[in-house]
Amino acid sequence: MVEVVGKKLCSVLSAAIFIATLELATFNEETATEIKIISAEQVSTNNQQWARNAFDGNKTTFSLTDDMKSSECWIEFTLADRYNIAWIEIVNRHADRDNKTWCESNPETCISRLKYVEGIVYRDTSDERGSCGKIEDVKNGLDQENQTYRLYCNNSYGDKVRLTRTGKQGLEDNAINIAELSVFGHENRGAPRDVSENEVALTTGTMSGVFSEQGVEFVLDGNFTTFAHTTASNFSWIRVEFREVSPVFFVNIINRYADEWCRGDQQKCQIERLEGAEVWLEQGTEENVKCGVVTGVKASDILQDNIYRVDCNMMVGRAIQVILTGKMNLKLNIAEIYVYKSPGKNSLRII
Ligand SMILES: [Ca+2]
Ligand SMILES: [Ca+2]
Repeated sequence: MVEVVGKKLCSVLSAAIFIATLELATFNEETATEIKIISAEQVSTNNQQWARNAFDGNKTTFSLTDDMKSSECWIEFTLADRYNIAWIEIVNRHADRDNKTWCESNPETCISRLKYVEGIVYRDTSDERGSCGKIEDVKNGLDQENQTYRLYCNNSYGDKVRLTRTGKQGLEDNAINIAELSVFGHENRGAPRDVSENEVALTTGTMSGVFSEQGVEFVLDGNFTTFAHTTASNFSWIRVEFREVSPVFFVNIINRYADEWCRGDQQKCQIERLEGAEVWLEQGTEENVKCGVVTGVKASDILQDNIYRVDCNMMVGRAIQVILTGKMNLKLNIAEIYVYKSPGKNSLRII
């Protein structure tokens, strides 16, 4: 049986979208920390100047590729984990350890190999590519302080940083040689997770109010210890949008459960808040349909005991809303929302 939500909800939601979208921008460049690089490779290696020389902490060693003529030249770095990348810093080659004079004799070639280099951030499991922009021009001189360049990556998410240079673009050759690359960013908190084949991809979300910077991105990050937390209201809700309109088989809601703060003291986490939460499917019309209600919420540190499934019977929609209403001072705190379009082995819980 289908129930109908009135127009009031739609207008409340649309009014809240702008406010909540701003809450997504939670990464402050000033708090970015250096990220560990674990390996590097490059399109080819010239004269035993390996890719690893570009992250050995020594500004007199450098990486060097062959001249790639008119094809793509690249060097790529793998990070210890996936991060939101704030910026990368590149120190240009200048003072060669074994051949100090070459750069001094050929400064134009030496330093100009950084010209038109673009930074890319990505992860293997996604087609998304974040650009850090391009070094449009290199400065004169061989002073390495002066030859340090910073490219901003807009918190692009990934575990690969690639420097790429395409074609000669009027330059003497198409090689890349750099002394050092450093990467700065933030841990994987609130970054979108990868989804399995039987899931509906979620793009963004909104919520009725954000408590203590626990924004809606934390129900989308695949991290069970992070959560979104609404402010108190008699109408608290969290809404997640689909990448595209899709039938919904069921929704898994992972309750906030055992973060550092409340481990061993379930009362502090207010696990029971989820009891009675309604799951609604937004269909793009003025009327939304109710899939069901979360019941039987229990306190537990175990993930599997904190997942609540609500069936949507393959109704088609574009967003899911989880709503608490009917009382004063209601707060939602949810770790993750997973939406499934079909059964699959990766479903967290299929009843
Ligand atoms: Ca080096
Ligand atoms: Ca989370």
